[in-house]
Amino acid sequence: MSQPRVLSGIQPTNGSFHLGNYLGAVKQWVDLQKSHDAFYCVVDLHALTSSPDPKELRQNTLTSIAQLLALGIDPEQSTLFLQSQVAEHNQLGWIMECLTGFGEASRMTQFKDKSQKVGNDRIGVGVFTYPMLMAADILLYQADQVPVGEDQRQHIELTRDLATRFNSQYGKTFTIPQGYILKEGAKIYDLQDPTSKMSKSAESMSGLIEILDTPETNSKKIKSAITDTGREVHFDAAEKPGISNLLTIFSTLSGRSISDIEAEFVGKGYGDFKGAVAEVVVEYLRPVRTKTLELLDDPVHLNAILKAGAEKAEVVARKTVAEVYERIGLIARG
Ligand code: ATP
Ligand code: LTN
Repeated sequence: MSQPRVLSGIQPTNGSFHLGNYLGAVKQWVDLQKSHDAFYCVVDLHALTSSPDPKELRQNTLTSIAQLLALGIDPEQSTLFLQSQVAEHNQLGWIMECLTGFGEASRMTQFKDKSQKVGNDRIGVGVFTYPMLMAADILLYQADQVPVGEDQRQHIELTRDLATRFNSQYGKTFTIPQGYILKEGAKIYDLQDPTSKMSKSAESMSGLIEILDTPETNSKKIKSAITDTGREVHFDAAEKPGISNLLTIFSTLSGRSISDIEAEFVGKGYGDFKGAVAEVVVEYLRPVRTKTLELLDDPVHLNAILKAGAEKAEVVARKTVAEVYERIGLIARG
């Protein structure tokens, strides 16, 4: 029997991914590629919603691909590609827009948050239609599962609704995808404000662990993480959000259970614990940083990987679009 299919995407909006991106999403991508037919893309079209500088976008896109490879995505096992190199994403994106209600799209919390921040006159229409392009990304490949962080749950729900609606209106065409959202790591919090998610758009960078930052910077940031009152290293998300966040990071990177780590630090203070977390993070990321910089030195190799990925992705995407066009009554070119 063929393997179930998995698809996910990540935006190239920053020079470096952060620990939340890795633990919430990319780590699952790496695990799933072994048992699934995996499609992973850098969603450069989605990144256009924040109007990036062209030179930076190009550089950040290559850096994203290099990081995915350094973090363990194997182009022999996974189809790794750029969204903009497979034109079918836009084609199915339009169909998804025509299928979505205005009110339904207006209820997406990501859109609501962003439009509230900048105001209706300045928010781009691309931010509004963003989830429909994301639905197209997923449905084009008939994905069974979509590994993402908790913040994407609502977008996955919309994708499922659109697929179900299309299937009932035009006949079964799309696989209904499921979100693959782990409990542990699905939400990593800011080190300085452990009630907000770690995010590259945070006001201050001091609570953000970037994969490509130097070991010294990351070690310093972890050692200065906000901790809670008390002295006990104990997981309690409500009462001890800072320590609990560090425990999640320690546990997911080391593969050790939270209770095992708690036991090790009985009778020791927060200082010892933070020192140990810093070491685990820094040692985990050190080879990733080196490998990423090495890969970035060879753009010809990166481009060859992207070309092969786009060619493989296109075969699947074309088939889906042809079927969708036929079902909705568009006439194929003779
Ligand atoms: P940011 O909040 O940093 O702007 P984003 O959600 O816009 O991040 P993307 O590059 O679009 O960043 O996200 C890539 C993946 O990382 C998504 O699956 C998202 O759910 C996940 N992710 C982002 N932030 C976190 C976090 N703090 N904890 C867990 N997962 C996260
Ligand atoms: N919206 C997602 C990025 C994204 C994605 C996708 C994730 C775009 N297309 C398809 C999974 C599947 C985000 O902001 N993290």
